[in-house]
Amino acid sequence: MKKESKDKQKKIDQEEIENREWIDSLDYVLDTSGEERAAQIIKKLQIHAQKRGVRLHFTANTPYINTLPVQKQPPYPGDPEIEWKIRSLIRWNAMAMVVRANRLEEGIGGHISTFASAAALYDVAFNHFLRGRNENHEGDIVYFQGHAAPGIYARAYLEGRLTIEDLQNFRSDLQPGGGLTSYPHPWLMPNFWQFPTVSMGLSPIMAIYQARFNRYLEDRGLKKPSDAKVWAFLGDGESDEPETLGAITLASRENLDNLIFVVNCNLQRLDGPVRGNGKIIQELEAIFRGAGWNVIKVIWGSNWDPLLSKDRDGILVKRMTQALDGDYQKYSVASGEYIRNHFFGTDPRLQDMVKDLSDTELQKLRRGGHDPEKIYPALKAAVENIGSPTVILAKTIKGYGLGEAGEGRNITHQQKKLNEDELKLFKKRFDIPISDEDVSRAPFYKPPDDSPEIKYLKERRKELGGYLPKREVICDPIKAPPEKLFEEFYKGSGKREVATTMAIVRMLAKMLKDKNIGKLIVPIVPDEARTFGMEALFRQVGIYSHVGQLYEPVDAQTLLYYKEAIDGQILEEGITEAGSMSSFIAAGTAYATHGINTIPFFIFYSMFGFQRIGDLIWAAGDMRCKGFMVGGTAGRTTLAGEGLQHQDGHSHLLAYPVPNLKAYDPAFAYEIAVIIQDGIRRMYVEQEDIFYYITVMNETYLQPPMPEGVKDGILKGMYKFRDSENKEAKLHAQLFGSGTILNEVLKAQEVLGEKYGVAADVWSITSYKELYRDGLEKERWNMLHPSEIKRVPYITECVKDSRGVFVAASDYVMALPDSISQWLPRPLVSLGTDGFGRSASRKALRDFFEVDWRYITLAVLAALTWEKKIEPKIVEKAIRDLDINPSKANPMIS
Ligand SMILES: Cc1ncc(C[n+]2csc(CCOP(=O)(O)OP(=O)(O)O)c2C)c(N)n1
Ligand SMILES: [Mg+2]
Repeated sequence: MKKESKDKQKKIDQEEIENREWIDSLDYVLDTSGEERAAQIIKKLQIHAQKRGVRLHFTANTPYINTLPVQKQPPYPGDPEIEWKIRSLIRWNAMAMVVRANRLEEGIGGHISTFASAAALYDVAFNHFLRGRNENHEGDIVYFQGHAAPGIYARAYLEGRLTIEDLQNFRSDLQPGGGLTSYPHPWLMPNFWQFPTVSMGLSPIMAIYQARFNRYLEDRGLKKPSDAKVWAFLGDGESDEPETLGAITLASRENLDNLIFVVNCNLQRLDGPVRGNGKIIQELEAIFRGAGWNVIKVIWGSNWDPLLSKDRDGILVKRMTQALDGDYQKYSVASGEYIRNHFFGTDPRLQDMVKDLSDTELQKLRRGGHDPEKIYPALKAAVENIGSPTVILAKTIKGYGLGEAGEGRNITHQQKKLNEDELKLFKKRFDIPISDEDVSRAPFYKPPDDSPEIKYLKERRKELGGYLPKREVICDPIKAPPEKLFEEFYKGSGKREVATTMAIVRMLAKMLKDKNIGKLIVPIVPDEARTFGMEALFRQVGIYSHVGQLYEPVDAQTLLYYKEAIDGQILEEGITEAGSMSSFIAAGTAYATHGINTIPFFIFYSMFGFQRIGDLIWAAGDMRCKGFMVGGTAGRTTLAGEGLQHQDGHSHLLAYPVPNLKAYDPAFAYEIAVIIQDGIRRMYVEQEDIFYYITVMNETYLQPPMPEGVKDGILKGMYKFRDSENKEAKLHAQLFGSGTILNEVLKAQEVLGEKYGVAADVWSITSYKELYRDGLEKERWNMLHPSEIKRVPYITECVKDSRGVFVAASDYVMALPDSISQWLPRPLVSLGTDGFGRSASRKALRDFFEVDWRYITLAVLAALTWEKKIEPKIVEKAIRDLDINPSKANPMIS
């Protein structure tokens, strides 16, 4: 040996001795004085080293091993053998459900491999942790990973809650009697699923805000304090969604120890590895630890324990930490020999460690997420953790048990078919008592009710309070708020100029004081309360904070100071529309989740509603959520100055597709009062599963008193606001206006009457969506009942005796009025705000978008020429008189 390499070897040996000495010393302290003392010493060493100039590399990571050491593992409380049998049956039935559905209907879809990887995680949770809701306990709230739905159905089948026909109708919703929905959808299975989770990322953020809302209900005395947990089962690929990680600091900041995430780290997503060149578990650990969560890693199964106990020098842990997810995925499909050479072959000492293990034994070294002995301690530690939320990062194999058919393969996510041989292998691996002749049919299998498996499974659920998932509405209707609460708004604002935003905030303040519904109102704002003039509510009802107000607010001496309180009522969410919407959903579904009729009012910048968080709004619809979404600063030309990104002229169009959402664009305070009063009645007295979107605007004007007999029309979408005063006129028009633009329409009505001899009637259109849906419904009925008396759309009925041309103007895109034009007796000319907004004054904006009184006047005159009622030259003169530039750029495309 050369001198140089001799020296090098000497140095290595020396270092080995040093390492050993330090570790032995630490072991001595651990054995004699315990963990706390050991931690103290390590901390002291760290500080000392830092003082001496040692720069420790910062890492939020711990080594790539289980967080809970084997010594701390509590004994397994259940019967592992019988649980394995149950789990195997669930695995089989979940797989069979997908395979059979795709045999019946090629391409119907479904997922086998997601649940296959998560089966043990769910099973341990179902058998030992997840509590059902009953008279004695409110039960845990569980967000199931959407693609794992077959496994949840398969368990419910063994529990006797679903029949074989149900299973056969997986992904066949339209079968007589209904089917089992592809994914969790409360809309389609309202007695089973509680939370739609399949749009990835929504379930984690909803779970966080749900856990916080549970605390809110307790702190405000609306619900008894409870140790119930909120569980969210997620995919590791799902953590790429911004919503998954975007709100995790709220959970730690609010010390939500009632929240547990279980991330099924099967290292794969749809196309391939989640982090082939890295390690998703380590990445997530650092993120969650950095955010203050209690992180529990469940990486290795029990048969790694003997190897780890031999690993005095840490070379195995080092190798574990070094290997990449891409490598681990490969090991899940590779031979024992490959694992020996590739994983253990990097160091002779590692090779030596496994020399007594056969290749088959190496292949069978299990991952933590498939080992109940390792899962149980993690879930137990999560449930017992105090002061912070917990995330369990469990390493699994995607498609576990599918063998050649997909285990660990990149194609596994899409695997829906197993051939006869693959089914046989599956059956053998999980010891399913089906004959070889039968296996190719992939029959469902359920042991008799008096079998030990079924008895055990039912016994466990009984012990834990009942079955899950289950959606059950046990909630009495509320007493409707008194008429007098809204009367002030019916009278108009007298000489005071008031914006509809101010009106709704005042209404909210009054409702908050009502002795029946006051405490049920949940105002939610994403840092926009001052924008909407709501700051008086800070003082009136307080801003919710679990810890109250630990500081003296800077404005303490003022009347309307920033008051935070434990029983504060406002949810001031900060700048997060997604978080606020999640709170809205938690509050708007509390009638079902908790039997509490909370009435959320989520007030936000209308531009950052539908187009930003449309998917959460869709999920709210699916969940049968109730409440009022209030889009403030609405209207493309009414919000002056803010420009292109802020000015909303289309949220109402985006509200069209949500089936159970009512959308209103009111012009006057009394319209809002009628809509809200009726909304509360429908949602909370009649208990209809609908919710509301109301836009309000910040332009001030005199709020007129409510005309007689218009309430019904306001709710249905339109009513005649003002007839023309010009009774002698030969020319006629019908003008539709909504929101603030109704004022422009009223001005046009005057001008048309006075200057152009046109008698124009003005209609307030409160909801194009309502009119549209009514029209569609009538038309459909007529199509299906050709011999019966035709049903007439409400809008047609309204205008049947009216005369003249139709012109509509709103602060929204023209598609809204155009959507109802088919039910008018004559053509409609629509004016709207298609195009990108501009920073400008209201007046300039309305000129730019061509929706002010001048353009409304022009549109009427133009329509009259098209009807051959007046000469084009009159219109030409009007264009000059109204100071309109005909060569002006088209706002829609400029
Ligand atoms: C928002 C959203 N985007 C895309 C999809 C389509 N999709 C369904 S499952 C899946 C991969 C899931 O991977 P992971 O979260 O790791 O779950 P696993 O099945 O591996 O447990 C994708 C992309 C979806 N359901 N939701
Ligand atoms: Mg995955």
